Amino acid sequence: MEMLDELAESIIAGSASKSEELTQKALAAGTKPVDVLNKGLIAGMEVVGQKFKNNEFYVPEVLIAARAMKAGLKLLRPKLAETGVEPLGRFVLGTVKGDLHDIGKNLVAMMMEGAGYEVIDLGVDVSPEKFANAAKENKAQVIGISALLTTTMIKMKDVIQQISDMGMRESVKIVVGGAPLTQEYADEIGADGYAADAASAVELVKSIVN
Ligand code: B1M
Repeated sequence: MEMLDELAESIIAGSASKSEELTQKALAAGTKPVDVLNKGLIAGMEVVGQKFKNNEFYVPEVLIAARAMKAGLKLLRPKLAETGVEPLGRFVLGTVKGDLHDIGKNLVAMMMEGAGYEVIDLGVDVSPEKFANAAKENKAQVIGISALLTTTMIKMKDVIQQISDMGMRESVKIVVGGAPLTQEYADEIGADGYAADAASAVELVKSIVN
């Protein structure tokens, strides 16, 4: 098997040690860092995303795959910075104010990173001001808001309002997700998109920014 296919397989299998070893080997063999990223790590994570979407993989497998990916990325990051590869875009992400659930959000963050975006993860219980300021400071193209409670999803509207109040609504897209959300609700509050799961969130962001 070609080395980069093997690297992709190591992500799907969730082996951090193999991913690290193969990333190291590929770089030592003179493979371009961007190819190691796209044809190895990201290719593997794309398969993981598909399997997750099709219910062939569950949360633990995705977390283990993400850990394997991080092991490879750790070696790759400095090389990518050297060769000046720009991220696909910057994505500010957080769980809405009052809400402490972060497992789904973390999956979204990992999948977005895996797809080549720079993720600015603000954590949980994030105020509208914090979302807006982070988007401004980081010149983010997209803001992602997660909510797991029916009592907190209504706060997403405040984030969108804050973005508008700061005159940034034209320059930043807003996507929302989380178990209690629906496309209808996303439309109602004026979000640019809704994704039901982490893999769809990546597809959604790719489709609205490019
Ligand atoms: Co809470 N909780 N919880 N909880 N909890 C739920 C959500 C609940 C449905 C359980 C229930 O009653 N059946 C219920 C909500 C009811 C409602 O509002 N309709 C509930 C409640 C009531 C509460 C408390 C109020 C309980 C209490 O204290 N009385 C409390 C609230 C605390 C707070 O937030 N202020 C609370 C606390 C907690 C824990 C801290 C114990 C823990 C959270 C730990 C953590 O996250 N670090 C917890 C957990 C684990 C759950 C359940 C069991 C699991 C949630 C989860 O992680 N799912 C949950 C019941 C359930 O869903 N079975 C429940 C796995 C995760 C991968 O899925 O987060 O849906 P999910 O993410 C998915 C998609 O939704 C989507 O992609 C992800 C991956 O595919 N997605 C996005 C998520 N965000 C996205 C953003 C996007 C796009 C897609 O774009 C930006």
